[in-house]
Amino acid sequence: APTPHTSGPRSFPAGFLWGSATASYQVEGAATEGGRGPTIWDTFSHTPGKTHNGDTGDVADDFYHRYPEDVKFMRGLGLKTCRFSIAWSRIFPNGTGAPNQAGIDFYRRLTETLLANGIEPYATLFHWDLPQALQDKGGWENRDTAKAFADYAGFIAGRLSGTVRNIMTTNEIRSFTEIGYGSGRHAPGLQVGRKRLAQLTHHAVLAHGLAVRAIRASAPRAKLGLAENSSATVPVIEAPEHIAAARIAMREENAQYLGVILSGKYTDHYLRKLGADAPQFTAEDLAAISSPIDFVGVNVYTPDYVRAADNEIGYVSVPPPASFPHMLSPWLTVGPEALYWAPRLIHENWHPKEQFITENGCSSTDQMAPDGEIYDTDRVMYLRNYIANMHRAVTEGIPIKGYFLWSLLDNYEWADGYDKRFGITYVDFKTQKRTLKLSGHLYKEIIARNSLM
Ligand code: PNW
Repeated sequence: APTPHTSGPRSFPAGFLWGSATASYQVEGAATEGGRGPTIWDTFSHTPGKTHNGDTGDVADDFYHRYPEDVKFMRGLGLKTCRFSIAWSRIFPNGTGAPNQAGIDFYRRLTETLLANGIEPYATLFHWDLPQALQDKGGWENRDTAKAFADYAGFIAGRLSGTVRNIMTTNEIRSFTEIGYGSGRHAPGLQVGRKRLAQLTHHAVLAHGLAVRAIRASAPRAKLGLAENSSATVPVIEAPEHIAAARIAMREENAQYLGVILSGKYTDHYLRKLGADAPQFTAEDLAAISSPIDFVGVNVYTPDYVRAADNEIGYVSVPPPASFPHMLSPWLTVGPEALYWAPRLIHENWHPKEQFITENGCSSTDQMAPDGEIYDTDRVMYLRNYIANMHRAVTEGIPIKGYFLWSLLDNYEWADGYDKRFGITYVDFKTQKRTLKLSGHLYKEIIARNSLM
């Protein structure tokens, strides 16, 4: 085995947390087992025409049954930590009301198994699978959903406090609001317009804040944060005026998500831009939304290039030219420097005590070679370069404490179904057989050395 070292030029600090990430609906399957209630993703994926091939998460990776072997597999990779999500409707099948003991037991067994294998659990409490019963009452458009989320969060954090010490409230408020209610490409598949979108986004950040308060009360020792796909603003070239522009863009492009959560204010620019469509909120809402957290989780995939501009706000976005390289998912442009600039600009704007990269990864065609191996050299290229940029940020003193690779397994990629594979492990969805890809071998090497070569 390679010798871990902490002193080489490309090594990470001792104790750096290398992990993998998944989400309940994307891996668990067992959609009607163990008392799980229906969610908006069951409804959406079973509606003809909504997902690639009509694919659903009914079975997915069958992680609900296969987690014992999968956790052993993680241990074999040397993972220090594992990010997974808890399905709200396994705990409260109708979103509120009586809890379901079988659901609580499942996550207790999963987290005990992780700990027994030396892997620290990082639990996300909401990764998009809203109980359908709450959608029937308006979903995130209904302010009561924020309260229901806080009740669920406080309850499950208390019940799992023996095994779960690290909690992320929500995953990607920006995605589940914009894609669920703006473009409508994801569940619940609505297009509500700008005013309603701003209001329901306010309810979602409020849900995060109320959940933080509820968890502080029920599990006072838990470390708390959230995972957000902040716009990863990147200066078009590294010149002082463009760096300053990217710093402003980081603040303004994330004003209604990370911005209000970390500063307790909506920016003037955000409110002015929306005018009469701005959300209704109180000072008490802002205080709850900005309840202190212990870390910020950032999901980083694509760069958003920005240049300085002589306008009111000081920057403009620079969309990628048609020739810009991307991975198998067309939206997934390759900009490794996003994993340097996003954490740096978050740090410079809001100074969170700790950051985690809560997701980074990519889709690839992943053809199996005649020898049965998957030589995903494009994913290897992608990871190597993104991790090198994260290394630069760590070296310059940005407090990044860990990295969760998306994803451990090929899984249900939402509206893209099983068509886009993000795993470092290949899954044969007919047999559920797992095969570590070349990128998985790379990750294992990086973890073993705590270093790039
Ligand atoms: C994330 N974008 O979503 C999610 O948290 C995962 O569940 C998902 O499987 C993964 O990324 C890969 O798609 C994203 O448009 C959705 O930039 C949209 C974007 C990025 C990430």
